[in-house]
Amino acid sequence: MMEKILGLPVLASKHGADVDKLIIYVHYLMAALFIGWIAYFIYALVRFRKSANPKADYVGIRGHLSSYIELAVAFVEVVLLVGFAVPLWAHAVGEFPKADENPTNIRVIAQQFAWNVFYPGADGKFGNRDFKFVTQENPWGIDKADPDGKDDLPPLSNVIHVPVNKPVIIRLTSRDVIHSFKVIAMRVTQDAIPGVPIPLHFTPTKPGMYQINCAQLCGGGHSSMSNGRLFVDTQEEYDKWIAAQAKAPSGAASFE
Ligand SMILES: [Cu+2]
Repeated sequence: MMEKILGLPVLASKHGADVDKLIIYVHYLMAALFIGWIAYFIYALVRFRKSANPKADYVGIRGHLSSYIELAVAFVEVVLLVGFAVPLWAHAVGEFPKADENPTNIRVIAQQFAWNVFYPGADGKFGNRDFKFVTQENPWGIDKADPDGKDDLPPLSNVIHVPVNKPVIIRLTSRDVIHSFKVIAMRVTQDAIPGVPIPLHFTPTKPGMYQINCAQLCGGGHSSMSNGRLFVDTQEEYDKWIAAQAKAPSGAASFE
C-alpha cells in the first residue's frame, strides 16, 4: 500500500526490495513524528492559551512522558539504522557476487556527456589499458599487444545489455569530471570518480529497458546523460546480442 502512496518507481532488482522497505519504514516514522508534533502543537495552543494561564509558570514541565517518547523515537531510529540501513550498505559495498555465480562483468567510463560501456568478450578478461597508449585513434588507451584484449567488444555508447536474474558487476570510472551512475529501477547510484575505478553490483529481475541517469551535475550537457539505456534481456536475447556485437566492426556497435 505504502509503495502506491509514495509512488515508488518500477523495481527491477533483487536488493531493491530492501531499499524500498527502508524508504517505506522511514516514511512511516516521519508520518508518526509529523502527526505527533501537529497533535502536540494543537494541544499546546489550547492548554497554554493566555486566557487560561494569565500568569507565566517558570517551572515548566514536571512529567517524564516527553523523555519516554524521545527515547522511543531514538530506539526506532536505531532499529532502522542498525537493522536495515547498515546491512543494506554492507551488501552494496561488501557482498559482491562470487566468480561461481557467473556475474556479468562490465566496465563503464563516464564522460561529458555519455556512458562508455566495455565488455570483455568471450574470454571474460579485459585487455590492459594505460594512459601511455592514449592517442587520437585510441582514446581509451587500449594496449593492442595484450592478448586478453583481442576479443574485447568495441566500446558502446549509452547502451548496456545484461541478462536477467544474473548478477552484474560494473566497474565504474570517469575520464573527465565526477559523474554519478544511477539506474532507478535497479536501485543503484554510484559516483564515477576520474582515476578511481569503483565497483557496483546488482541483480536485475525483470526484462525491460531502463533509463540510466547521471546523478551528479557534471556540466552543460548533464541532462543528456539520461539518454543511457540499460536493457535487461532474457539469456537467449543477451547471447544473441553479444554475439552480434563481437562481429560488429569497431565503433559500429548496434544500439538495439
Ligand atoms: Cu554526468
